[in-house]
Amino acid sequence: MTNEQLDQLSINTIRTLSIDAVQQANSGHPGTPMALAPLVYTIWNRAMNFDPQDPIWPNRDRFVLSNGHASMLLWSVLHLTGTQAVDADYERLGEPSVSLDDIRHFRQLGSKAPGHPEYHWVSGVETTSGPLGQGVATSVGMAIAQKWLAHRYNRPGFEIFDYRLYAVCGDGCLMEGVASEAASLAGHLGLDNLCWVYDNNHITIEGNTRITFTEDVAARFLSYGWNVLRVGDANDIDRIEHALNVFRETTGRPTFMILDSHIGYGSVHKQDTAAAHGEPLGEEEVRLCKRAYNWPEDAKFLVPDGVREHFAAGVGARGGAARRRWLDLFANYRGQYPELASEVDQMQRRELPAKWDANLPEFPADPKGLAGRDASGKVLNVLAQNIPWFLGGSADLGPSNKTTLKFEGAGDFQADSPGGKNLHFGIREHAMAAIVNGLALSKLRPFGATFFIFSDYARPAIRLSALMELPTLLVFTHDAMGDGEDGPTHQPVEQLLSLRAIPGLVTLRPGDANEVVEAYRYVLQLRHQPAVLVLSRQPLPTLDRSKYAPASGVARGAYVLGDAPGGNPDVILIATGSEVSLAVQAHERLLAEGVRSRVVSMPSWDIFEQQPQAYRDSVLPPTVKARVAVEQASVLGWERYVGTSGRVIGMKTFGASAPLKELQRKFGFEPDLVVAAAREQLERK
Ligand SMILES: Cc1ncc(C[n+]2csc(CCOP(=O)(O)OP(=O)(O)O)c2C)c(N)n1
Ligand SMILES: [Mg+2]
Repeated sequence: MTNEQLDQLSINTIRTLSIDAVQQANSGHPGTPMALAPLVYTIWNRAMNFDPQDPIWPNRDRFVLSNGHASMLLWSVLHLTGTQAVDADYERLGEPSVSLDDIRHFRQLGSKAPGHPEYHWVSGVETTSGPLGQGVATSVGMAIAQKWLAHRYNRPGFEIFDYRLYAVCGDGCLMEGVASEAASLAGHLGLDNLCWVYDNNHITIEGNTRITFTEDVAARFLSYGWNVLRVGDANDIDRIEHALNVFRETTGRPTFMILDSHIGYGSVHKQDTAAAHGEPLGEEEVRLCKRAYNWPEDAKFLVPDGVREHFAAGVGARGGAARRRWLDLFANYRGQYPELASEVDQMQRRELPAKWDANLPEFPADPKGLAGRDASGKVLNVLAQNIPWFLGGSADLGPSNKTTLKFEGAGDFQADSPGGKNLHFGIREHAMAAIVNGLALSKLRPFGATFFIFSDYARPAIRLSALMELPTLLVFTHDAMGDGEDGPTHQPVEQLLSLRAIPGLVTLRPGDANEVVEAYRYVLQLRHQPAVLVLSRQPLPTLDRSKYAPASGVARGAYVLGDAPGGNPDVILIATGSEVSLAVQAHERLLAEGVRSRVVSMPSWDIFEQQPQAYRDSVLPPTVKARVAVEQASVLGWERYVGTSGRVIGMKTFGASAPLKELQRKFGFEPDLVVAAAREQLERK
């Protein structure tokens, strides 16, 4: 067979595997894999430096399928390239990432060919995608990471990091706001290592895009500062390859390739219609398609002889050689730059450098105290000096979030200063969170920041960081009603509960400056879990730790801060964040009045839930039913800690615009009321 014939055979294998898998599952999206098989084939077999033998090699090119519903493209190509599986400890398992059997069980429980690409479940998937727009936005984070890594680690003659990012997206991705936010930033930063390919098929679920999406996409990307290329025929792999070459030669701008395609290409009755998008073609139509592809009509899940070999000769040989060259290069690099090399090693395994927590501040007792955000600012500045690859920034609220890294050499990340550690996301919270995911996928330790209320704008990407088990960090300040006069638009109520509901996400609301330090200490040691810090705007008293328990209790999620003499409390006060000092005040008053009170600081439900039952019972003894929880947030959910007869002092409405003191009075966050609630609880007994 000629090479041209092998190209075509490989492309049609991707198509028919996709068709057969969807038909077998009786669910899925056949049309886009049929259309984009030539594109994905060309990117993988002709352009990407990716070694199927080691899908986590640090300098590999990355492929992101942002239109994740077309996942069969990825499962086909991972299978046909023989990409190997890797486990969570980054060990190679000596088995394929996606077997033909997985493809036969597409979308079935346990299959490595699930409905959408899932990072951490299938090796070779660079990011989870499916929520449209997330993949491309995440790819911007990966591109920023490459620039940063290159700046820090490359040395003359040692291009340790020179990889590129290829992301494929559809109409849906480009209609989503998050993609616009990310594209705008990518253009501003001139990320010339990034190529998005737009599947311009004019079709979404409800029909032709003439009903929804008639803007000039090319003009839009030109105005963002991207290099815009056009390939008018999605089946012309030479044109596609040429455009990819243009991308690789383009400097100073990201590349946007508009690819005109036909959804359901080859289907007599469904090509160019929404019917090809999200349902099986049907047995009869499958036959017609196979006939159109010159494929044996009765064959199912057929991988013809020569196809695997053709991928091995393409991406396999090129990627393998690139990785071997890199390994040699890195061995020499290690000789000349041992410290930098060991940083790269540690980073790859998500380890922290020695002394990463040296010089973390310890705050003396102070009744006036410090705002959570101020304590956080000090900690961030220490951590970012101790951990070279710890970096981040805010969505235009740095001065307010106190997240600016101010030490000498911290610098700003910009096109002409890609080593800067201060990222400026602009007012783009959703893209920020997706970019933070992309940075973490690239093994950096990133943080993002904004006001807590705007966590809602970032939530879809935070959810994905939890699903992907990424150690991202979001610093949310202005945690409750502390910015009083800004009013209810800026006062979070339901956000804490909603973040606590995300599986695997660690939500921490520290109660004083030393709890902030301990919260960071805990979070930085997470390797596979994202975390959110919820910090106050206003000063909170720094507790006297010679009198109250040490702040290291934060690492257990909740701990007894102060207790009745000799223990055995009759009533328990539980609080988080800014309400801890309020609860402590009430606790002192109760003690003085002879009431056996205990006060518990509970910065994190999630961490507390992971503790052994015996510990949890020691903090909240089941026999003590008189309980009061205090939190300036939705009361919903606190019954799990105070019981159905306990009392929750929290929010049942939105806040209001007024000075904080007045709001505290209006909404009942005052020591008297906490004391009264405790007494009421004791009387109920
Ligand atoms: C955020 C989000 N909203 C809605 C969906 C549901 N959805 C999946 S695919 C799709 C249509 C996408 O159209 P397009 O990107 O043009 O894909 P094509 O049909 O061309 O492959 C929609 C609405 C989703 N996956 N993510
Ligand atoms: Mg479309």
